[in-house]
Amino acid sequence: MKNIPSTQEKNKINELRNCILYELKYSLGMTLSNASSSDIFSALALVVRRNQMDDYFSTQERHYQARKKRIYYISMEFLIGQSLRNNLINQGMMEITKAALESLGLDFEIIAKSEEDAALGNGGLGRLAACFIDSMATLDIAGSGHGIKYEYGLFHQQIQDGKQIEKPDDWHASHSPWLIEHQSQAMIIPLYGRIVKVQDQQGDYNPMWMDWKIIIGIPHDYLVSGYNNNTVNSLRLYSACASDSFDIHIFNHGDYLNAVNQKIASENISKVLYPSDEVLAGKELRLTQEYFLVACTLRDVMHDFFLHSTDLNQLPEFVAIQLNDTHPALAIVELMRILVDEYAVDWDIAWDLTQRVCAYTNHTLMPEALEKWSVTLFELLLPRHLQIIYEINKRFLLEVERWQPGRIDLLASMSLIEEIPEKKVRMAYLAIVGSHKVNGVAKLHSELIKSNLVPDFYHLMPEKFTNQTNGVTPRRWIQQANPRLSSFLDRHLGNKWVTNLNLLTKLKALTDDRNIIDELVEIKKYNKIKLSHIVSQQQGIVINPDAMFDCQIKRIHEYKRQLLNILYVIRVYQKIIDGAAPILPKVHIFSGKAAPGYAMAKLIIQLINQVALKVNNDPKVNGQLKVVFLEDYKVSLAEHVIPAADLSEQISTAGTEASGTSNMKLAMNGALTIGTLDGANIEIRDAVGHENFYSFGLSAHQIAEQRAAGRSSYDEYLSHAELKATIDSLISGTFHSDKNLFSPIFHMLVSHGDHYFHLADFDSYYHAQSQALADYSDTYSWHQRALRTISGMGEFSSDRTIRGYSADIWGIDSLK
Ligand code: 26V
Repeated sequence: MKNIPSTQEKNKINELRNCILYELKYSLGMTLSNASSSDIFSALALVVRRNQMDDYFSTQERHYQARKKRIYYISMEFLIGQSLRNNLINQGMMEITKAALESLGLDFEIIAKSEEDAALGNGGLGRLAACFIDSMATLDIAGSGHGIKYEYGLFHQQIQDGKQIEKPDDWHASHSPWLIEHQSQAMIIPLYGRIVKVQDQQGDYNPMWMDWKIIIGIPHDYLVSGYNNNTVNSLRLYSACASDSFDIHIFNHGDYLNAVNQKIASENISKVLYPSDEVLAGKELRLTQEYFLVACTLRDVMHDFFLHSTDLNQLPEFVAIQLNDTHPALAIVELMRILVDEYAVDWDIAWDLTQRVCAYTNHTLMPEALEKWSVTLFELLLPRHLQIIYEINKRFLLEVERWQPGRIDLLASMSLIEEIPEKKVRMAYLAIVGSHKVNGVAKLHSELIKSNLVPDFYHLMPEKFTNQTNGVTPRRWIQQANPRLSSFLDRHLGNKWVTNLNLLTKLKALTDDRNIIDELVEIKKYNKIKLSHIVSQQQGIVINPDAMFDCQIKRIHEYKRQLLNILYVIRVYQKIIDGAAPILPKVHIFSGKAAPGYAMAKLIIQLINQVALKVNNDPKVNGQLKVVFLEDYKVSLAEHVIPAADLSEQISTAGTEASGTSNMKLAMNGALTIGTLDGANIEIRDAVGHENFYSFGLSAHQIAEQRAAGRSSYDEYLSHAELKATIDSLISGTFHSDKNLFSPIFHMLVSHGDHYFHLADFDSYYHAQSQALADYSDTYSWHQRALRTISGMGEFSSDRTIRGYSADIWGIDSLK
């Protein structure tokens, strides 16, 4: 039922409506009659941005006057998604906006849908950065994000004949209404060149970096509103542009065309986001991007600092730099260069300041994702930085020698420079030695960093290593994505849960109230019907909203084991064909992208789609089992899937998923989890109660033991008749007329050792799945457990995580 607006509200609605028409006319040059939904969106966004502006200036002034320490969260990725809804909610403008649009004959949902996702990230790491800047603003921390304004974000995924096809993501970076360009704050970033060894007037060695080329960095501010608190921070995204005096030398020699080519090359720096799982060896452009981001950010850092003080010894009192993985680890080196070369700070003092300012978050243990850059490339691109790295390394190895005299092996294994087969800089080691804290993103992960990834570093400097378990923002992942659950929580808890998610524990007392459980059943049903519409529109597949929705939504990767899930589906399908019907209808929903160069992940996508084709159209299955692969996974699609999920698939091989964050989003929205004891799953299981979590599979410890013992997946395959039949179907032509198509998957599992333990965990997974499906038949008790799950999820708010970083890493514990 709609409330009748008061006169005051009517005035507000009128005012907003006029503002929208004003922006449409005077900023975009059009009238309502010839404006598209996307034009209306832009006009509305400009109004919202204008409203943020006053709060932005007053926030900056207030933080400055309070001499607050500033947090610079540097990340190559910020996976923002859409911003309209989020900004309207945070500013309390949602209802009047809907009414103002309605008064213009427009539907808010249609306007909101026309906003392109800002997909400036790959997955978990980038979305975490987006949740963190939301939480920093909500907690009124003087914190800004720093990233690159890529012209093309993560590619769009199309599925053609079951296969992934990549299309460029042209998200209209140049005219996003959220971004405010600051040409006047352009920054000069030197690259390439050579080092000249000279002596200064005192006769001291004073290397000079000469003959560099110049790139210009242009900052763009994306305003970040806190929830209902008038705080507005910023995310600064830098774009690269060629300077007019770029390589003036070539220009002067009349080689105009070459000079123009150089210009294009420098603009390439902010052209495109690299997909993760892409092999980076020799990718000069990626290293250039990383340095470009760091160099631009540090110019901002120094500029802001000098507004407070000219005494560089005070740097750690005003500045904290958080490195989101090793991608911005060059910040350590750039800060050293600025202090030593530009401000003539003594090396030891500069090093102490740098370490006290910087902190590093590790997000993966996967060896292939650990960055190493060739020394040759460094020498070409950043000769002065390479010198500084060598100096850092020299002094660090002296410390190692003092710590463990005579251990030549340690000098080699802990060196920041890998020697064989090619000289490379080990970026994780650089990040560790240059930081005062190193954190993992879930308890297990932080332990594995210490015991497996860098045990020697841990023993040398145990005080540095710490944990901050990830979290997600309840503003986007409950309030925005699931409005009905949000008003359910408002009704039963009041509206404080949005900024104090621990209040969810109060739901525990309500799990025996039939009316409340019925409400939850209705909410889930509504969300499932909505998702069913999207599935039928996008894929043309009709799914039954009463079926159990089993969802695995994340990047496609062997370690995440989408393959285990689809092998289970095949097994069930075979049982149906053999006459054993499943007890309840079930839909397996998959969504996710594979890196363009990751052949095995792409083949897994194709397998899922081929199994879907077979199973969905086989009359024997009779709709009891359906498989859906939703194309083009992105933040805005996740917002539709998550509220509709019954079962959350978190099935990575134990010890491989650093934390996971979709596990948190799904559980907060009332999905029960089927999962391994990996990453944050372990903490989620403890929080929601073990009885509400279908755990299965080998532990990280058992996996390590079995790897060491040299298990044989071939023996596992032979010794298990049912499993063998399932795997054999990959090469029997059941799912594709080309029998050989999926043989690389078959061989990976059977003859190449099954590195991720699909076969070893299959039985245990199968039983957990059967149990979950059996339990789902009791709707009432299932939803009691869903409510119990939600009630335990309070600690997984990114507000909790940011409080943890503040107290433990940034040294700012005076939060409200
Ligand atoms: C690697 C590369 C290498 C090629 C160039 C682009 C690129 C981009 C990203 C990465 C590393 C990705 C690491 C990552 O995303 N880790 C995830 O971080 C999440 C947040 O902490 C965590 O929840 C996931 O478990 C973890 O996989």
